[in-house]
Amino acid sequence: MAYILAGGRGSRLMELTDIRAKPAVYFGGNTRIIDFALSNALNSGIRRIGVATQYKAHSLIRHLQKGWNFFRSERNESFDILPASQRVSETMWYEGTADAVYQNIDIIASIDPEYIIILAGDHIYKMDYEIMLRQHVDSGADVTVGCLEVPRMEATGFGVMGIDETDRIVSFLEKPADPPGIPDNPDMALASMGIYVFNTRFLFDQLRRDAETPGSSRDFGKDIIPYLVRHGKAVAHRFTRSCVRSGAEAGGSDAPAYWRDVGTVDAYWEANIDLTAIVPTLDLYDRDWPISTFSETLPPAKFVHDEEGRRGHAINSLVSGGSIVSGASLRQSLVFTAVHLHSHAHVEGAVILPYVDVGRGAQLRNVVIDRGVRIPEGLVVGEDPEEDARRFRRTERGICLITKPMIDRLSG
Ligand code: ADQ
Ligand code: ADP
Repeated sequence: MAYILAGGRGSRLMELTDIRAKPAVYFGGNTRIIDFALSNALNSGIRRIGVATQYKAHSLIRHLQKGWNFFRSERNESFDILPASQRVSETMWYEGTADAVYQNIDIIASIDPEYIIILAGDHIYKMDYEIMLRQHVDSGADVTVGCLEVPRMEATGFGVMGIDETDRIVSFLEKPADPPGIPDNPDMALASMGIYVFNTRFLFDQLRRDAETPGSSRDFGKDIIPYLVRHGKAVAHRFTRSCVRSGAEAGGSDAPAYWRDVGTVDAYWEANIDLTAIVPTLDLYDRDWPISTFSETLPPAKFVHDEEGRRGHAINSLVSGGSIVSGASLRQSLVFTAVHLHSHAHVEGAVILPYVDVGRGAQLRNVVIDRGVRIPEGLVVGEDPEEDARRFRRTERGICLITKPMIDRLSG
C-alpha cells in the first residue's frame, strides 16, 4: 500500500497556497504536484493508495475524486482519501506526519497490506517504488529510507543521515543547522526524501509506542526515524537513475536522477520553466512512465493572427488545451489549460495557470500567474523592480507571483 502525506501547507509558496495545499498546486501544464507520487505508485504496480489530507484540502480532494477514483474493490484495489477528522483523539488535526498515519491505523489494518510505503505528496520526480520495496525485503530492514545527495549547504531543510558501507543508517539529524557532509564528498550531504518503507505490523507497533512517548512531536523525521536508527535497523535506499525503470533515465546508472521540492516560488517557477528547454531533464512525454491526471476535455490550443495581421505565436513554450493565442507572442513560457492571450501581448518566462486571461498589450516577464486571474490591458510586469514589488509578490530572484487579490487591489 502507498500512503501519501498530503496535508502540508507549503507556506514558502506564498499566495499560491493561500487557497490550496501544496500537493494540489498545478505543475507542468496539465498535472498537479501530487500526480507525480500517485503516478509513480500506479506505475510501480501499487493498487492500494491512501491520501492523508489536512490543510486547505478542498481543491486537493476534488482533484483526487475526479482524477484518481478509478480503483475497484472487487479487484482488490483501494483508494482512500483520509482527512484529519478526530478519528482517534479529541484534537482536531493530525499532529505530525506520524500522527497522520496513526489516526488511520484501523483503516490501513482493514486493507491489511504486508508492506506500506509512506510518501510525500509534494515532490516532482519519477521513481519505481518496487525497487525500493525489493531492497527493503532483501535487507531485512525495519525501515528503508529513500535518500539522495544534495549540496551540503542546502541540506538544512532535510533529514540528514550518515550510513556505513552496507548502507545501514548510523546517524540521522532532522534539519541540522550545520549538516554533516558525506565522508568522500564533504560538499554534499545525504538527505532523506521523506519516503519510507515499513512492514505494516512493525510500523503500527512503532506508531503506538511513539504515541505513548511523552514529548514526542509524532513526526517521522523528528521522532520515528531517529528512534529506529538508534534502536532498530534503518537502511538507506539511494535514489539514482537506476531507480527509474524507463526511457531516457534508465540504464542502471548511479548518476543522480531528477527530484525537486518545488517549495518556493523561485523553485516552482524554475522547475516549470525548465520544461521549456529543448531537451528538459524531466521528460513528461515518456510513455513508459506516464504522469496521469484528471484533465478536462478541451479543444486544442489555437494560434491565430489578429485583425491587424499580428501573428499569435509561441517559441520554446508549452501551451495546453483550450488555450487561444491571438496576435500575442510567447517565449519560454508554460501555459496551462484554457488560457487566453489577446492581441499585442508579449509574454516571456511566464508560468500561467488555468483560465487566465491576458489582456491586450500586456507585457509580462518572469511571472507566475495564479488560476483565473484577468491581467488588465496594457499591464507591464518585469520592467521596474520597485513597482513590481509594490504591486505583486516579487521574489529575491525577481520572479513576480500575481494572484487575483493583487489584481483587485490594482483597480481598487
Ligand atoms: P519536511 O520537509 O519538514 O521534512 P513535513 O512538513 O514533515 O516535511 O511534510 C512531509 C509530508 O507530509 C509533506 O508531503 C506534507 O504535505 C505532509 N504533511 C505534513 N504535515 C501533515 C499532516 N499533519 N497531515 C498530513 N500530511 C502532512 C520531511 C522529513 C525530512 C525529509 C523531508 C524531505 O521530516 O527528514 O528530509 O521531508 O522533503
Ligand atoms: P484579441 O485576442 O485579438 O484581443 P479576441 O479575444 O476577440 O481578440 O480573440 C481573437 C481571436 O481568437 C478570434 O478572432 C478567434 O480566432 C479566436 N477565438 C476567440 N474566442 C474563440 C472561440 N470561442 N472559438 C474559437 N476561436 C476563438
